[in-house]
Amino acid sequence: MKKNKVAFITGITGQDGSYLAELLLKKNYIIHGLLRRTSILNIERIQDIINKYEKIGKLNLHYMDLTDTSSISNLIIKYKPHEFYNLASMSHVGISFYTGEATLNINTLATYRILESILKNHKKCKFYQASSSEMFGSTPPPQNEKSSFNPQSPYGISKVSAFHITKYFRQAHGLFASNGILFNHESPRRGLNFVTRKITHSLARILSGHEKKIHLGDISTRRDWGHSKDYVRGIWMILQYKKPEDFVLSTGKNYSIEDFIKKVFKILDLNWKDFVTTNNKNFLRPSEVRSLQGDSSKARKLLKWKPEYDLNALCREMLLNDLKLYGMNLEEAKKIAKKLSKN
Ligand code: NDP
Ligand code: GDR
Repeated sequence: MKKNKVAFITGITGQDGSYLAELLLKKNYIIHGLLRRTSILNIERIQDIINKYEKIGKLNLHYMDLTDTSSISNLIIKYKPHEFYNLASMSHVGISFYTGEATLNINTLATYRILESILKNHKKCKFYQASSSEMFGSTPPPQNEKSSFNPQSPYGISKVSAFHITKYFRQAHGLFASNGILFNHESPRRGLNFVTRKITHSLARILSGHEKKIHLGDISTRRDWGHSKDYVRGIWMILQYKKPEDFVLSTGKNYSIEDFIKKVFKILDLNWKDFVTTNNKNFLRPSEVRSLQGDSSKARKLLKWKPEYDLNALCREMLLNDLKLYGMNLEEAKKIAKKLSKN
């Protein structure tokens, strides 16, 4: 009988980690999720798979700390994973301006720690690094694997360094270490302080009477948004490719934050200008990435990857999910929206 593959996932409690774990469990992997200690147990996104797979030993959770090399090495030595997905990071670009040192420690040095441990203890393990379109920064679109990196934030800098660390272990030491350079991807599981989820969640709060306005920063910036489910499929495909390489995953489409707002408000026939304030200084960044639009032709050709969701479907799924959190379905929300429009 064929042995189950064993995968490690850092960041399993996050958006991508939770979808990736679901995908790999369906593919019959044994998963080890590496968690940090938090004062409130933060396993909401993986509660369903814990209920289903923990008892039968297919999903195993372990505490570790990304700043503690031995906590990572001990697990690698004990469970000898076939694949290691490094998704954990301080992933908020805006907050990285205030926590630069910690961002570098978690996003950059942890990548070094993990790869060095794989090299010393289990060289056969394949490694995936969650690299980001933020690395391109001010490089004008379209951006692909050959575009130059011009990061604009401590987050972007941390990811550029981790990208090169991954490449270094591949080129100098022969590890199967690949970077996925992923453009923005969202879902109903997106954290509440990223702009897309902030918009859909705050709108649900407005309709349920908890808030009056959505306060945003610069809504003229442009992003290439996909769905996390499509992107975790691509992440898995990157590690199944015959050799370690770096791949861009993106939709190739580019919209402003204002376009996203308009799409969400249109679902409820509301005028967004009545509910959104912009250029709020709390959400402006010292330097911005103005426009991202990925060229993912390499992944489409070599991995046969392509996204299935478009932005309209993504907006709708996110909004419906947030309405449900506040006890509303679409019809009820439309009725409330109609009343709000008249006031
Ligand atoms: P999330 O913010 O949803 O998840 C981040 C994960 O990292 C969480 O599980 C979090 O744990 C964990 N984490 C953060 N700090 C630490 C730490 N010090 N020690 C251990 N774990 C930690 O991010 P996404 O799922 O959206 O993104 C996954 C990865 O992909 C990240 O590395 C991100 O930078 C990168 N990326 C994301 C893109 C996107 O658009 N989503 C695009 C390109 C790259 P906890 O739950 O405890 O906070
Ligand atoms: P980003 O995502 O920085 O692209 O990083 P985010 O949703 O935070 O910002 C997108 C753009 O919207 C502007 N913006 C606001 N952003 C937030 N968060 N809150 C606001 O109120 C607001 N108003 C306007 C931002 O300035 C920015 O221009 C995401 C993360 O998932 C990273 O981890 C990942 O690497 C990149 O995407 C690709």
